[in-house]
Amino acid sequence: MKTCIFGGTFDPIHKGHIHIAKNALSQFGLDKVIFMPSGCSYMKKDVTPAIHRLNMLKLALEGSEGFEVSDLEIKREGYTYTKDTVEIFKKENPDEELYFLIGTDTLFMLEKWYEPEYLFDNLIFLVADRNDENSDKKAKELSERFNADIRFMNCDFLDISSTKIRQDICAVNYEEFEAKDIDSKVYEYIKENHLYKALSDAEMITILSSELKESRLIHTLGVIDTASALAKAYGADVRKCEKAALLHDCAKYMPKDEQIEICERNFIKLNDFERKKSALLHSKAGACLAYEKYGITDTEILDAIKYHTTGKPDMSLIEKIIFVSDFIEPGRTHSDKLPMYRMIAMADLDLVCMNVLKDTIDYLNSLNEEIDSITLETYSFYKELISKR
Ligand code: DGI
Ligand code: FE
Ligand code: FE
Repeated sequence: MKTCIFGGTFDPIHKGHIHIAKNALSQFGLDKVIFMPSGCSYMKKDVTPAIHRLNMLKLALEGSEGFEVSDLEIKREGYTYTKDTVEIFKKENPDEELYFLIGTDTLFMLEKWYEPEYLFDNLIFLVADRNDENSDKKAKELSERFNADIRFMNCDFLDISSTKIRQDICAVNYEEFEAKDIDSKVYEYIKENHLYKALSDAEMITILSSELKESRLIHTLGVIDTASALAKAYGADVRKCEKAALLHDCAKYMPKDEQIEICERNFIKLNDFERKKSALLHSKAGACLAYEKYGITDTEILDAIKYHTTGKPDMSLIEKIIFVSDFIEPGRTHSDKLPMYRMIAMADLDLVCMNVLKDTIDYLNSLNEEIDSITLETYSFYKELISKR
């Protein structure tokens, strides 16, 4: 079997990618080309969430003979080296002749890749663009130095770029964009998932309104008001606090298995207790949903959502504001001490954190509920902080 790996961000997959993959398939008599979208580390800012890039690839390639999609790299956390990918692939498919498809620009960077000797020993490189004088020279040089097998493809160059597609989509309304360089199913997906264009507050609220119950929306509005007031009192970024407040419970009604799934694919570690308890799961799943669905990439906002239920030792200002606002917003009635907490909150954020944690722990104890270790650690942290003053 002759298999070719085609790595890239595919953000989004376009007709140029398909064109060169088709050419590789026919010119080199390959059995298949495997499109391998690159992974991204924790909620990376400059790349669309992996799940969307993967879904777009699946849509663009479904039904095409000889093309497959692999989630090998996006399933691994952090930056993935091609060497690791190749190693895993070789172990699973020891008898296959392995090719790797690149563009000319990549040819000039190959020797800078991690362990180039391993790559040249194990891969036949297919270069997608014309072999002009420079690239020809480079290929010869690599062949001499590494005994590399580099072959040029004979295919015309389509001037299509993912970067340009993203910019063009961003610049107009979705309806106005002429999707000639991407598959129509991919463009439908982009529209449906609101990719490459920031959601306005109004659009976020519209989505949220369809996903939360009315009582939860009213609670959310209360958290926004409280967080906004606290942000002003403590000099925090009001916009960020409001956005975190708006989305803090966005995953509240997601089915539990989906909450676990979204956390896992975003490499958020869950302990056994969190897997069982929706009350604890929704804050972590919420951070992931805010990233994947609402397009939030600001880690300060995402972390505030992630820790809003349990808190965590030594919270950032935004984290404290969201944690406290969730507990004291005007719609809450669960404790007689709330009026007092609301007063303290405007003067001493650490003190009110300690009180909120104590209250939560007492409440859970009264129900004989198990308490997550991070809740206890957070309480100890703020108790100690206050006692040391
Ligand atoms: O989502 P909300 O209802 O607005 O509020 P929240 O995200 O603070 O969730 C509150 C629930 O979470 C409340 O019922 C108490 C529960 N909780 C917080 N820390 C722990 C906990 N439940 C358990 N079992 N263990 C904890 O450590
Ligand atoms: Fe919550
Ligand atoms: Fe809440």
